[in-house]
Amino acid sequence: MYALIILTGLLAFVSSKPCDTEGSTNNELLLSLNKELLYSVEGQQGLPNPSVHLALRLSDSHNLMKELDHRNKLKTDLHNHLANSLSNRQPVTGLLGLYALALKASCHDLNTITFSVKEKVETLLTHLKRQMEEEKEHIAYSQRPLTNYYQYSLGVLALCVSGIRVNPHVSNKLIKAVEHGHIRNGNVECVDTLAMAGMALQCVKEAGSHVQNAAELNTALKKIKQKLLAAQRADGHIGNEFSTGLAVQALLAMGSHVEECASSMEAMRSDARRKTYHNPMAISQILPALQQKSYLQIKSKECHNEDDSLVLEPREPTPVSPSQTKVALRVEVKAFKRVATYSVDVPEGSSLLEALELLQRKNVGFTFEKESSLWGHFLSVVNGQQARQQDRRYWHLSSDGSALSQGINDYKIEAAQKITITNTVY
Ligand code: B12
Repeated sequence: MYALIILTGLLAFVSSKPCDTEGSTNNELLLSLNKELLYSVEGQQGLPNPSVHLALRLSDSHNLMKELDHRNKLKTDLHNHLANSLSNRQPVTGLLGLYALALKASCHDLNTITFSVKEKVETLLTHLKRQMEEEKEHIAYSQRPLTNYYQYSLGVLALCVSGIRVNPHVSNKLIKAVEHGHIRNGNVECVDTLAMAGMALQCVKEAGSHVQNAAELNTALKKIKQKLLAAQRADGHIGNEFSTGLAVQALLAMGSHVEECASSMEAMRSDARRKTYHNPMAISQILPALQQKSYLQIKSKECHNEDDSLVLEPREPTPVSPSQTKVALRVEVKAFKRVATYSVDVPEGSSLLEALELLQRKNVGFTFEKESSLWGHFLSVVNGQQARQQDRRYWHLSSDGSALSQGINDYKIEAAQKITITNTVY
């Protein structure tokens, strides 16, 4: 009898954690990702990252002192940056949304967060609502948001999890974009954006505020789920390595069982073991998914009796000396039917950024500029030509004809190749 009870208990435990097949090895992996995020906060250059804060707060393990420090940095450094952007009337929908989500995940009272713009003091959520209205107006006359649908979705999600009723006209624009297949980057469907839209619309559905168009809302959610499942590759990734985390979060939020995501979870764990995720932004998007959580859970997050066991061992910086082996790199710049080609030998394992800096120093006519973002350096100007967001253009990166899935910071030159940088419309 006792044996039967123990066996039933064990079976229930195993079946309630279907993805946790390797038990402690998985926990170690999650802990190491969690620690990487905390190290990134310690050694942070530039603005504190609200997406990293969000992931730290959603995690099962915490270092509450370091998280509090980081929250304070968000409330000063990121806050000031946002205040400046708002004063200059720059659209900052996504960043405002992430800031609100990060503070909500710390159980911070959002009504106490205010910005003073042109001597008028208004709360963060009032500003976010206004940004969403401006985005909506922009969609109405130009069929696209001021920023993009990823940020539009972040805005809806942030308002919704903060308990604000999202204007049905605002959520409707997102529903229509899904219905008409407008959630894309150029001519390909954008998995990351579909995932963010899925979480945003699921939140709206659960809030019960979208009663008039409930059928349309359900159809959009169904369509997003179908598209995410259709984007799953044979190796388990949904889209690519970097969209799988958000896609799994969205599927879980939309009611998929953890078992249905098992192969995607395994794909991310394999990526993590081979250190694919070293960019803190990438870790911040996959860690909640690997812990079977989604951004929707911030809505009901409570901050008492939290674990406080995460300890960071001091880490000596490992000096990396450039490799003696050189690889031949060709760089092709394509802009409006003009093509310029350059050659440079770079130490094996250099980042593309280091390679471009080397090429620039050769004074052969190649120049570039970069802008910082949450993902690192974004290539913005090449040979004096800016691919501007206002014109919906950017410098697209590819290697031997295949689009890069990482930016200039993270992509490493391991073998001879041709990098093509193309001025592209999106
Ligand atoms: C929209 C988008 C774009 C748009 C951004 C412009 C716009 N206004 O819409 C465009 C089409 C220009 C773009 C370009 C690229 N993108 Co992109 N992009 C996104 C997406 C879907 C949302 C970004 C966003 O708005 N975030 C919200 C705001 C609040 O954060 P932010 O940091 O302030 O946002 C800015 C930066 O993220 C920047 N940006 C966008 N993409 C990238 C990529 C890199 C590497 C960097 C450094 C910056 C950057 O543009 C954003 C708007 O200004 C993300 C998805 C995701 N999971 O994050 C992918 C994503 C960030 N992009 C990605 C990639 C690979 C690229 C490209 C390198 C593709 C290529 N082969 O050329 C290029 C960048 C090349 C360059 N010049 O440096 C990857 C990055 C993965 C990684 N490990 O680095 C992501 C995660 C998509 C994916 N799953 O593969 N992207």
